[in-house]
Amino acid sequence: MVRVCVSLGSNVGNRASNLLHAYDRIISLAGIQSVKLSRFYETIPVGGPPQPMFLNAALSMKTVVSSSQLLKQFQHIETLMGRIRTIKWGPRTIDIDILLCGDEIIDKDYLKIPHPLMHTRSFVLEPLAEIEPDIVHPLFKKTILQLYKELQIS
Ligand code: PH2
Ligand code: MG
Ligand code: MG
Repeated sequence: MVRVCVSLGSNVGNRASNLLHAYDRIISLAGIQSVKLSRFYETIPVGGPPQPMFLNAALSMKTVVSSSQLLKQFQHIETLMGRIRTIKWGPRTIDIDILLCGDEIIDKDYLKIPHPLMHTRSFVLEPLAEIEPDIVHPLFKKTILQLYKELQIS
């Protein structure tokens, strides 16, 4: 059983209900326990074309489900929720990104864990620091709270 951390984002449609809907679907998956959800943060879009403000949240859960299985299930939820993949970093009804999976380090074309940009994004670190400040990033060997504080002063 490992603790998996996930980032949720939405900037199309009813953003709060999109985040809640994704949360409901994720916690309904088999083999998911002890879930924590952050509050919702309104954030300025980073990268991509000019686009509406995001609502972001972080989620953590304990699970025995493998990271590649989780990836498939999360992509299925994104598709069910009407996510259309067009431009990179463009507007989306829902984005579900795996950030951390225990101490696992994965570097495949279709899945990179830890999420390679997580330490650079306050829209990821701020919600995650709210629910999991003490989890240690397996590459940087720093806690989420440390990474968030370092990003704030950089
Ligand atoms: N997601 C991106 C690109 N830019 N900006 C914000 N504020 N929030 C996001 O979730 C986000 C982004 C690519 O996934
Ligand atoms: Mg993303
Ligand atoms: Mg994504």
